[in-house]
Amino acid sequence: MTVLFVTGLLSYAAYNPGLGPPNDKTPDKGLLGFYLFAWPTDPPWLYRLTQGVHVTLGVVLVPVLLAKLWSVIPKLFTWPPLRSPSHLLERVSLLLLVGGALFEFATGLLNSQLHYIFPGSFYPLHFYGAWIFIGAFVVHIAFRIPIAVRMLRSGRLRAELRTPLARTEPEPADDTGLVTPNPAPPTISRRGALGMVGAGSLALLAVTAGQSIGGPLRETALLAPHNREPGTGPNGFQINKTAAAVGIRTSDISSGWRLTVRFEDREVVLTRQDLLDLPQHTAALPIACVEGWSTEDQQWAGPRLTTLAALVGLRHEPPGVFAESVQRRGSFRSAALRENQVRDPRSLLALRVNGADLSPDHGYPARIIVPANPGVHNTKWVTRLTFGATS
Ligand SMILES: Nc1nc2c(c(=O)[nH]1)N[C@H]1C(S)=C(S)[C@@H](COP(=O)(O)O)O[C@H]1N2
Ligand SMILES: [Mo]
Repeated sequence: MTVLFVTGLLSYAAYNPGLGPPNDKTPDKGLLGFYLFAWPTDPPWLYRLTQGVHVTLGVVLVPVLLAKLWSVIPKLFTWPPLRSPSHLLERVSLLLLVGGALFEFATGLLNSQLHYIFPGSFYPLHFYGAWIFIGAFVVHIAFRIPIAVRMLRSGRLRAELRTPLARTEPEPADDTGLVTPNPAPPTISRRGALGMVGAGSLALLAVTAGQSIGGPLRETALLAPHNREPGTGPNGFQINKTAAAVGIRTSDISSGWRLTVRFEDREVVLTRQDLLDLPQHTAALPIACVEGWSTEDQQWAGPRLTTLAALVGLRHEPPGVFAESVQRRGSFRSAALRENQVRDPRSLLALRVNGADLSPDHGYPARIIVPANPGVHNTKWVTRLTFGATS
């Protein structure tokens, strides 16, 4: 749970929320954003790793969460429900703990399965929920650490792992409210229950991890919502949204397409051929989506963002850039990049990938590709770059 929390905070940092809308979908992050930092471009697989771990671990922990909640169900029926002010405090913290955990898992799973059904945006809900959960989690641990330590020291865990069903005894009654006063005969040993949870987690790992690990394992990602078989050829790798899905018309991206590069009152307009005539660079970089899937490195080629900055007079240490696409509807149409991202020599306005022109679905005529950038900020079908702007 702690790793989920930390990788989640990292993912938020990777979104460059400091650049404001449209990057930041979480207004009023206030104090909760205290830890934010400039997301680096090295190593280029950083977001692939942190977000792959975040989503995979979230899926893998589902059986653990359910088993944990199941094991404390008797608590729901404690009577009287409130015994003292400190009991009240503890129960409120439990409500936030259980509610927070269920909410985070539900919203996270829905998002990674592409069901964006929330009232409002996923990002603020998942971000605020994480803080509520972790607060309650810390309080809970503070209350429970003595019991946990006592249990682990008692050697009971090892004894239980050696106890088969025939010798499994119900828990003796106690005053914590965790034990039923009227137990039925056991139907599974404790090690059996533990093994069932472990096997469930391993099974989920086996059908999830392939979407982020890639290679031949990609086909094992049965739970991945899309793109297990992304086709063949230079453009045969995962697509988030196809050109058709977001309403890109052929006329938007054919010979009439132009790229406008701006800085303050300087502006140049380029055709795709003009871009091809600039010095071309190649960078091997992955796409890593917030939904957990990622691609292996692809060979992207095109002019550097620094080369485009130089066209509008920014020859040294260019600022960040705001990239806009030709897309008219739907989300992810534009994104702002930080100066450390613009200045990385591997940050390109890619025109080609793996030796071929970009396909329309991968962002033809031109797309942003930046090392360690969350996929969503690698804007496709780019038509305007405004240096020194964030919106
Ligand atoms: N204009 C535009 N750019 C976009 C998107 C989009 O919907 N519209 N999707 C983004 C997301 S969420 C991801 S993960 C990457 C995926 O790139 P790919 O489809 O080429 O793999 O593109 C990004 N660029
Ligand atoms: Mo994405």
